[in-house]
Amino acid sequence: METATIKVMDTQCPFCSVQCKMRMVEKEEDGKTTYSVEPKQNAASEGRLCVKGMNAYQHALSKERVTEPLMKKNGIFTPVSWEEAYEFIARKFCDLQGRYGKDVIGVYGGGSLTNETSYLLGKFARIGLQTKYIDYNGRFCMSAAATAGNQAFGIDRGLTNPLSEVRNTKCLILAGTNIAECQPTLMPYLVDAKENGAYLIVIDPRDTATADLADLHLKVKPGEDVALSSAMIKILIEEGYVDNAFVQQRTTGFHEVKKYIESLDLDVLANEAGVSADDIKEAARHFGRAPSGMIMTARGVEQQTDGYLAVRHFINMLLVTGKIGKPGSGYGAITGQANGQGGREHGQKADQLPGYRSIENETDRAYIAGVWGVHPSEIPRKGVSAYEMMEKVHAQEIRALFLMGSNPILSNPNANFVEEGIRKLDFLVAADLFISETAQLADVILPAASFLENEGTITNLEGRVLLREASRPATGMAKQDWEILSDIAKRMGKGFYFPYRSAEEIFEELRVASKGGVADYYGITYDRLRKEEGIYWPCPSLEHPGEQRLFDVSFAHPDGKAKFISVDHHYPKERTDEKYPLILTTGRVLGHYLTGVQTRKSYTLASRQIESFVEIHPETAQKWNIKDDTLVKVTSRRGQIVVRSKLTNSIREDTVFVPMHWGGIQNINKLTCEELDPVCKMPGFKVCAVLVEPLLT
Ligand SMILES: Nc1nc2c(c(=O)[nH]1)N[C@H]1C(S)=C(S)[C@@H](COP(=O)(O)OP(=O)(O)OC[C@H]3O[C@@H](n4cnc5c(=O)[nH]c(N)nc54)[C@H](O)[C@@H]3O)O[C@H]1N2
Ligand SMILES: Nc1nc2c(c(=O)[nH]1)N[C@H]1C(S)=C(S)[C@@H](COP(=O)(O)OP(=O)(O)OC[C@H]3O[C@@H](n4cnc5c(=O)[nH]c(N)nc54)[C@H](O)[C@@H]3O)O[C@H]1N2
Ligand code: SF4
Ligand SMILES: [Mo]
Repeated sequence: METATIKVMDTQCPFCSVQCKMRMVEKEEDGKTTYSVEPKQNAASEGRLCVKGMNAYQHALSKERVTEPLMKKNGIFTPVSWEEAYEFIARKFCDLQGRYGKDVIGVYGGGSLTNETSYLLGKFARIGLQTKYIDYNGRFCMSAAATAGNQAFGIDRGLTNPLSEVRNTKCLILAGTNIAECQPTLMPYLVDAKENGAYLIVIDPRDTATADLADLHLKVKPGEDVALSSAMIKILIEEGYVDNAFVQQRTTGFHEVKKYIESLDLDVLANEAGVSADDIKEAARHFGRAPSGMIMTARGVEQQTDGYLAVRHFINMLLVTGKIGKPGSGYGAITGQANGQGGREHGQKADQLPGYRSIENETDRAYIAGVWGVHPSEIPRKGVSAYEMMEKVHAQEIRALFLMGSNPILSNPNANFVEEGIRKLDFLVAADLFISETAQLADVILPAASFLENEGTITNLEGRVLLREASRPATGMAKQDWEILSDIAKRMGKGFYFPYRSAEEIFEELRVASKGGVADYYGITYDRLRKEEGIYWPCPSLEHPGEQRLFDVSFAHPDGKAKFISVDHHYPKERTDEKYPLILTTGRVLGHYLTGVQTRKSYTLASRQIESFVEIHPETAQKWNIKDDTLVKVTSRRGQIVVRSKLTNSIREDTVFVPMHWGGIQNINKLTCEELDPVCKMPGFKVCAVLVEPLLT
């Protein structure tokens, strides 16, 4: 009889922003390999793990992983050596840039990438390829909240307080965030807060598992958070809940907000929001009266063509009542992807340099040029946002695209247009774990290492930087993302700037690049992270413990004050009409992740939910002749999908909901609208007008 061999791997979940830690055990016995996963203690999830984390290993070990570089030859993906793939890429890039100029290449990253890779991707675009076109999928995720945080507070860190303070807040508003399905391991914080006497208000068009916990559920009409928050602020001002001392000493701009809000009519606002004026009053009074309070927003509020303003308005509510910068009082943009926080700080954004520096600021350019060893004039100027890059792809202004960690054909709005553009590209390279729907159209696919195989730091939703070490050697010939970038840069003649031998060497450079910036990581090292489990940024020196709660004394603007903004709620959005009478909103389910490329490869997760669906109210279903559990066509002004009907009283009668995790005929973004928020360039994923009909009549 053979003896069993056991391998223990300590790792971190690749999916959402909580970044739960786990231990995976690989056991080989009698020629059979089995895996078991158990949660590991960590400060954010306190040792909890959800069903996605438990089964994350399944996609990483899937037989469908890309294990060698693939080049399309006569239309068929053919395995090639790294050398052949790199040479081909370098030749194509040089050729296209020679013919059309440096900016002919677009680089497109993602929030799943580590801090080291996000940092390097920015450097790769600006120095390796010398193109100004780089952006990433976080544009669709964090841009509204990030812009609002930067402009209101002078800094964008998802949570202004550590998670532990949620337990002690006395009023919590959750607006457009479905924590129960999207950050499930955080639910005990909410339950404990309630047990400690907190009043919980949920703002969501659906009765979600999160809303089930609420003391008051405001079932807002999709896209009307600005009307709703305006109404709440109106009550707070009129009924004397303004913290005058706070407003006077620590903020600017209140007067304009007050004047504008006073000119609005409560009943009109309530009608627009689709919520009763009494419920709005109840919510405002609870928030106003509570000795402490927090507001958290997520994509329900933010993925709107006025998402930036909606977030500003919720922040206005905190500033009016002085509920920020104190224990149990603060703001939280619930970050989405594993590294949705760090991924938005170190230079993969169109207008950004590492450390949250600005690519248009001369001092910032000079500083980073010094770190990189180039002249400031060699750093390109700002590019355009993710969807705008897709418009340039469609217009063939961008002719080559380098994709790392995203599946844009499923995740961009107006997906038919995006796919059409991508098919027109002269050259598409995708670094991925799988042949995603977008990688399927690539000329070259480069096999990337999975979360079990690559090393690097990730910043969770609290702004806590964590180190995830590699647990296994890379699958097949797969490489770490940073190795791929460095190797291509070498082939482009830029090897001098990409000499790295490990992720830690890149982090050492990132520390210096971020020093003195808004997102200052200088005081964080791998050694410290190994000893201290995780460190909050800003952390400006090796002795600094990292800042847990922000804004105790001052905000991050030069005058130390937070800024109010007057928010006009009459903002154009796609409207319903006779032809497209229902509002479609989109989002997530517990067992799948984003475009589903990873979770659909996990047998346990895939079998929980094998196909997409549309939630529709029974009254609405009857009106449109829809039976439960039948295939229906959902059509918008841009496209059509086919999904299964799910009749439920949990949704508003004027609204339907479809999740985003499937492709092909179930790709929800075939329906969504291309219009962007003019300030942050967030698409309006949460509102478009649709018709729902039976597939067979
Ligand atoms: N299971 C799972 N977890 C995930 C992910 C996943 O794909 N699957 N993705 C991760 C990522 S990247 C992200 S960004 C987060 C997203 O996390 P969330 O933002 O919480 O998730 P969503 O389901 O997109 O939207 C949240 C809620 O907004 C509501 N909503 C829709 N329209 C509106 C509106 O107009 N106003 C308001 N107030 N609410 C509205 C929806 O009904 C939904 O319940 O989750 C992360 N965690
Ligand atoms: N309608 C609608 N659309 C949406 C949203 C919505 O709510 N509604 N939400 C938006 C949001 S919040 C987000 S975040 C986007 C996300 O949308 P995408 O950017 O498309 O995200 P993923 O589905 O995670 O795609 C990631 C790809 O990278 C690969 N990958 C994973 N890890 C790694 C890695 O470490 N290295 C490399 N090289 N590859 C890796 C995966 O296999 C997968 O193919 O979708 C947006 N689109
Ligand atoms: S998906 Fe999020 S909550 Fe679930 S285990 Fe992973 S990190 Fe934790
Ligand atoms: Mo996201």
